[in-house]
Amino acid sequence: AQSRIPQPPALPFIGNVAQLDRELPIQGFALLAQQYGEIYTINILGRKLIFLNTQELANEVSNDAKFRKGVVGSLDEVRYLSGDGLFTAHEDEPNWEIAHRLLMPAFNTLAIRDMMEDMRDICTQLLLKWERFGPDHVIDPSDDLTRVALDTIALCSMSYRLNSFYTENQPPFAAAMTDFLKECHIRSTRPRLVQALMTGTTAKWENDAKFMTDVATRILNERRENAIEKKDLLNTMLYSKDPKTGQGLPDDAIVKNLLTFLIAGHETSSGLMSFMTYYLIKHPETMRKLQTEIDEVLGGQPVQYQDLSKMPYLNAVIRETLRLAPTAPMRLVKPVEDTYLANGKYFVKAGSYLVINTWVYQKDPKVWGEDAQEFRPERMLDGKFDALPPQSWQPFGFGVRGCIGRPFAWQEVSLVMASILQKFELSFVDPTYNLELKQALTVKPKDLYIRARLRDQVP
Ligand code: MNH
Repeated sequence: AQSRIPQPPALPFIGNVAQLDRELPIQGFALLAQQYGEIYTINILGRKLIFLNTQELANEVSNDAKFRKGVVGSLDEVRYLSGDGLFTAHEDEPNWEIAHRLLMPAFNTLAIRDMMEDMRDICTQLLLKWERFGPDHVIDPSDDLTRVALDTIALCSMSYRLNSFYTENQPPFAAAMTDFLKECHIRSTRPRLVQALMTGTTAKWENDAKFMTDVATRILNERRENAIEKKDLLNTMLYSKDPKTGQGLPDDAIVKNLLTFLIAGHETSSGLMSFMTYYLIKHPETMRKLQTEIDEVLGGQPVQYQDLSKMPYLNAVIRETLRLAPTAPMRLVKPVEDTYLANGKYFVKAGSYLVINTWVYQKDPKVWGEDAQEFRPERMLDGKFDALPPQSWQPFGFGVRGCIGRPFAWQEVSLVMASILQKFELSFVDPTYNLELKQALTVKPKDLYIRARLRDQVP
């Protein structure tokens, strides 16, 4: 039988926005899911959003033939910088297809393997920093892991050194990126009228975008004048042709995609490493188990590419972290045609906005059981992981618009986390710390501070 999609009571003009936690929308959305169940609709600033909160519904709309990615809200704001680059392209923009076909080979596991040494270069800077500051130094892991992620993607994509470890504050490019993305998030929650009055804020946001575009354009032009022999992503984009049309990417599309990799490829990875740090310190038994695996495989040597396939527990820990704390907490799709969800139960119009709430639905008790909210990497070991109901775990999105950087992120995070845990014993500065969240375009732990002591150092 057909049901109405429940809607919490709305206020005139502003819809449900008053009910939402503006600092931490995922929290508000999770509470509404507890109250209303598998599906509800809310109205935010005149836009009607339908939230899907279970594995069954997420699986149903993970179907490229019937549902297409929607670029709405903060993602639409990011478009000001990255335009029709891969991440923010609308479904029908021709440069998406060309860039997709041209870049897929550059992001596959084999190609990423060649980036191992660049990744190690940046990882070593973090290890040296923590070692030299010593066991009493208070570390903000999100801060240093963001340095790692941003410097790594800049080096691997365009052989550009941001050198974030050599400055006290963020270097100008990193600061522009952080400020820009934060403002994109806030802009998407501001009423239009308020936005129109904030000319200073808007000017800064525009200047940050222009600054980053200028840097990427300069790097592109310099590369054209001085070719280098290296398989970075910039060279791939400069010299490969789309196998289908024989076309190359126009310069402005190359710039937009360079910026895309920096946007999509740093906060998500650094957030994942920060959450993983939290969960491991919080669960000493898991930490011991993982360090034992790492010690056995590495035998005191630096991580090599071939070691990564020999650490199943490391994979399980990364998977479980991404289940409980998917750093890209939701995604949005639109039905191509009018359709019904849940065997005819809910009617949704073509083009309506369906939010797949990854943060909520990856904790669906129907899939994970009563301990769905708990951190238990054992359930993510290969055999069990492969036997899960379809799309139970989807931190990298789905289908043609799924994450192109997944093998890159996996290799980077495995290398960095295994290297850290091989070398250091980590602890909370505040032993009673419990996870709190902060949200911008992605989600990260809030007020998490740790110490890192060399493992062979006597306490
Ligand atoms: Mn990534 C798309 C999550 C790392 C580049 N990424 C997506 C999507 C999710 C996602 C979810 C789909 C978004 C949507 O449907 O609207 N990405 C992640 C996570 C990590 C990550 C959780 C790390 C952990 N991503 C990376 C890295 C890069 C990258 C690293 C680049 C080097 N991601 C992309 C690009 C897209 C994307 C590009 C857009 C792909 C497309 O639409 O064609």
